[in-house]
Amino acid sequence: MLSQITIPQEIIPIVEKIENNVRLSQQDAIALWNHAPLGLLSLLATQKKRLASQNKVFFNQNVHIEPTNICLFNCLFCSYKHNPKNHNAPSWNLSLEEIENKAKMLAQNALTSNITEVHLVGGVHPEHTLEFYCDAIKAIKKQLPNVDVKAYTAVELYHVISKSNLTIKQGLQMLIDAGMSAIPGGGAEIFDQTIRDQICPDKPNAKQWLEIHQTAHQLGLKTNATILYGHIENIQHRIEHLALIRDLQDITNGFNAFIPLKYHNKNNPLGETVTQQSSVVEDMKMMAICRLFLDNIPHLKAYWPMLGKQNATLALNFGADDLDGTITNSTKIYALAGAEEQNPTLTVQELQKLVQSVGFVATLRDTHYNEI
Ligand code: V47
Ligand code: SF4
Repeated sequence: MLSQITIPQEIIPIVEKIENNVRLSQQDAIALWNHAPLGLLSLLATQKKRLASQNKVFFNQNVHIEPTNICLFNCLFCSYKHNPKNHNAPSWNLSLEEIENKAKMLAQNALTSNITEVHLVGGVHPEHTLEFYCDAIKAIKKQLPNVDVKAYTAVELYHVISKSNLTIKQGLQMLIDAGMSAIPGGGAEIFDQTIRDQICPDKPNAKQWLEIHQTAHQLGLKTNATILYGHIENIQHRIEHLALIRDLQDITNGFNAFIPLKYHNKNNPLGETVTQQSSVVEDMKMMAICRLFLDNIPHLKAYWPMLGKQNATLALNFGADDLDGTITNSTKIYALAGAEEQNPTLTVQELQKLVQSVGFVATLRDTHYNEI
């Protein structure tokens, strides 16, 4: 197949590295970004995807629970946080009883009774404590004892544990004892501090985000990682971000999946300056570069509520091997920022069809990538 593609001179040695399973440098990744034709990226990334997960594409049965949209941070890309000036968008802050009732309804509803994962994340409410975070997990586990609770971004965790008198390790252990069994990848954004200062100035920084994940890995938890791309960062910032994730993975091997998140510019202050979102071509290039550069992370997720069903399916030909899950209209974060999927819901059969439409084998998994 490769012989049918004209490979630009400047990337021939890099393509040879990929063919020989030699690790790419940051410069290699930037050169690929600048010079590799899209068709070549698709071929190379698919080749690597097959080494990691053969013909399989994973998905799960999951819902999100978002306890509150009140948040003490001020991320300029966020359309989810309650804005007191916007009276059309009310705030919410669920009590423990309300969280438990939500879990009870999920257990009783035929559409959600088979879920294996609850993804629990929200705003960083100024009054929430570590005890509340633990009790929220316990409330869910009481009604859904067999689900994995993938809970809280490193940003929520860093903030709430820092407020307690405990170390990061002790705080995470308390949450594990309460039933947390994985940590999602949110809050990473872009690690470069000059960009971070402009898009999320008051949020925990790269070192703090990485410390949460490293400590979680040391305690035996698997976690995910993300990047928020397509705003004011450049390709070098993106690759430096990926390099920090790859370096940590070399030490801990605790990341299960990486998720590139495409910035959406509706209803958030950053959208006033970033008037153009990344193109589909850029989204596919990004997916492929992530697969090629992150040679030590097994799974690459095309998060369909963010990319849209069609483009997430397209991304399966650019190295992605996971679509995330059924969702059942349980998250608003991306819809509020203008994503095409305004009420994200897919059945198991619909997810299977999407995967089969591009020739892969749809594989139902749990949070830990055990096949079901
Ligand atoms: O950290 C917020 C992003 C993230 C916007 O681990 C936005 O399985 C685009 O991390 N445009 C939270 N993105 C979500 C997240 C996630 C999602 C799905 C699966 C997993 C997983 C993790 O959402 C935030 C931020 O990077 N985000 N606003 C926006 N306007
Ligand atoms: Fe708060 Fe998260 Fe929104 Fe930032 S992205 S303002 S931390 S809810």
